[in-house]
Amino acid sequence: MTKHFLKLNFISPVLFSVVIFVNGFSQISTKIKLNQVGFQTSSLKEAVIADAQGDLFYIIDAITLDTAFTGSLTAPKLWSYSNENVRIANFSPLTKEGSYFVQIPSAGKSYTFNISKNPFLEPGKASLKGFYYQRASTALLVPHAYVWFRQAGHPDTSVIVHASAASVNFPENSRISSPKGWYDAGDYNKYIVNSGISTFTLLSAYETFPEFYDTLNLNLPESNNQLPDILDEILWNIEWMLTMQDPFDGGVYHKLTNPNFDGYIMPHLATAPRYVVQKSTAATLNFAAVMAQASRIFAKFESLLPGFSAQLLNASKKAWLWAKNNPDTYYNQNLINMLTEPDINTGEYGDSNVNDEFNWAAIELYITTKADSFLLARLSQLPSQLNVPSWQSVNTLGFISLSLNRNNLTPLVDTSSVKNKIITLANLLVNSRGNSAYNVVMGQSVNDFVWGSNAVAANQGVILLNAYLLTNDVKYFNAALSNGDYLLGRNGTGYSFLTGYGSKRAMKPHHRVSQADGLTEPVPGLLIGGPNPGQQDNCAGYPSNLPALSYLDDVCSYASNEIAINWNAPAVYLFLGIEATTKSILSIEEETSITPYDFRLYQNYPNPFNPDTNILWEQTSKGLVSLKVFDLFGNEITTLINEEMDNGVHSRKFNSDDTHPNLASGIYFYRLSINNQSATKKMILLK
Ligand code: G3I
Ligand code: 9MR
Repeated sequence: MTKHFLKLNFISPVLFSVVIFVNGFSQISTKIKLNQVGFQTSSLKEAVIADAQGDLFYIIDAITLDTAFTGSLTAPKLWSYSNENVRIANFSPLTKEGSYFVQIPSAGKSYTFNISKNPFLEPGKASLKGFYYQRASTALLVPHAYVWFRQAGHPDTSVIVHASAASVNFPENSRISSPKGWYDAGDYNKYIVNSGISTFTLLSAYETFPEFYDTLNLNLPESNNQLPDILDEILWNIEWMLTMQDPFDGGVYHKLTNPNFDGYIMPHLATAPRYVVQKSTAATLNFAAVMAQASRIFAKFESLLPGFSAQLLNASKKAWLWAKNNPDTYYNQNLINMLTEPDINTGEYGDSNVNDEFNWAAIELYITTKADSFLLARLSQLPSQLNVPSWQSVNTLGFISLSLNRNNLTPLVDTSSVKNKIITLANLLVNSRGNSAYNVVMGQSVNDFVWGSNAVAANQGVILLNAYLLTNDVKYFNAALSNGDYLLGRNGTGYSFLTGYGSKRAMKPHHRVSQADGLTEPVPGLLIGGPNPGQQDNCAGYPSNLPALSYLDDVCSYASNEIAINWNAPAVYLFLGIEATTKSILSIEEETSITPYDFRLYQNYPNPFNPDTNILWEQTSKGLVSLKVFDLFGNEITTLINEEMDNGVHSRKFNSDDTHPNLASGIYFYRLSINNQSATKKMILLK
């Protein structure tokens, strides 16, 4: 019996069974919507209840079933986006760490959530790790990718120059090498415009919270080098972006793409020819902005990457010149298809207003070089009001950079006006929360519910965290938090929109890898697009046409259930920003990626589970394997394996129904022993 089991022995088995008995009475209610992952001990804690009768709500400890908190619901208020009358349960005074659920006598109980110091840390890290899972041109190996390991796809070392992109140096059908980068979304294509805002947002997360990210371990293949993991991940995409620039004229190809979207196949089987297409002003300016921004951030790591910062700045300046000479070369796919072959039918990311892209690139170049000349010509074009950014609306990105670098600018820029613009936008968002029946910022107007609406929520959070850092006023933090809660379950649908997180979570994203890999659990840490009344995919089965309910957890629904890098990036910024701005984060748990044994035992998934879960390990040699499950008291529940097994990756399913028809909710352990070495991990059954 290990120390673990002894320590937990004090809980009486009698109490434990009473608890389960009472728990069994109450049904999960879909009317209670809340962040299903967790709440910070010290922060605001709110749940939304639709159509509740009675005034009281209870917060119940999920293990002991004791009532931990009793409170009153607020008066009902209409949320027009879902046409519900909702009431808020505020349980902020409950600060004790633990697992709980909300109980409403007339409705039932909520999913179980945690109160803990850093509840957004795991979803935040997973969202950042989501970029690793999107890597093109490389195999994802078990030690980093766990069960979602896969073969390398899309080497992209011999990409065809499309007729629309032909130049003297790179004629039609010549080849360029353009490996690496992240797949854009559910599809396998790589688009510079969308890479622009995504890479910016991650770089900006680093620029905002450098100390936090300097020690954050993501268990990447590069985790053992000296560079912070977030920058290792960003580098994967920057290296690709650099290859998209024509070295002769500085222009940047709009995208690297198949002519048509692939079927639902794994990357290594998706071997259709790939093209780079026409250079565009928008792509070239996105490139110029990101390279200038990256140049100043990587300057700190000159000794690790000698000359890299200068290379980036040089690439940025060349792109800037190309864009100035080609200020209106828009990417218009229909037109291109009328003039050239083969037809290209993948994502367009078209944008015929590049004023904001010019502003953003000028600002990033100005900040990095401190040369007024980049910005002077743009001063009269700068916006008087900022908006929540998106891939085609990037003015605000430059202002976020100006704000972060405000102590390091020339007198040309009035930094108090920069701050005021961000705070003015944040005030509108705070007001939106004040008017919201859900007490969330998301839903400032119905226009928030666009294709990729979850990125609107996340980007609102980015603005609010910036305002919080500028003012220290907690109303901005609470507003940011409300959108974090929205993404993890406090929304009309009641879904957690982040794969792998929450009890009721998106399970069938429009994501080719997740669809084709044969696993039930989608690749984790991916933010799906979210409610979108446009329903452009015309899928059958949307539960409603209402804006906040226009969501379908089905692979068919690319307009509401696809994933994309420009949606994940602000989720990273928001989730990890919530933790980084909270004082309690100072003790980030380090992941142990290396064990002293000649095998590795991974965390089971899903976890919590009901009724079954997968246990995965990798052994480096053949040996006698024993895999057993124990309860909290150290009693053996079952032996799953007792046999000799070869080296390699193995997984075994534990089905709580098979072994014990009435196995109760609670904490269990699984212990793997190979040749007298053993490792034990905890798992949670939640019924
Ligand atoms: O700009 C108009 C706005 O003026 C109007 O008020 C609003 C009303 O619906 O529509 C706005 O245009 C929308 C546009 O996005 C900008 O938000 C279009 O309706 C909408 O169809 C369009 O959706 C884009 C979608 O591609 C289709 O082009 C998404 O933003 C964009 O994220 C998505 O990106 C795709 C790539 O093409 C391919 N890879 C996957 C990726 C994610 O789905
Ligand atoms: O899979 C594609 C997705 O990445 C895009 O966002 C979406 C809109 O351009 O298109 C998806 O592809 C669909 C195509 O447009 C129409 N036929 C069905 C495809 C999905 O399998």
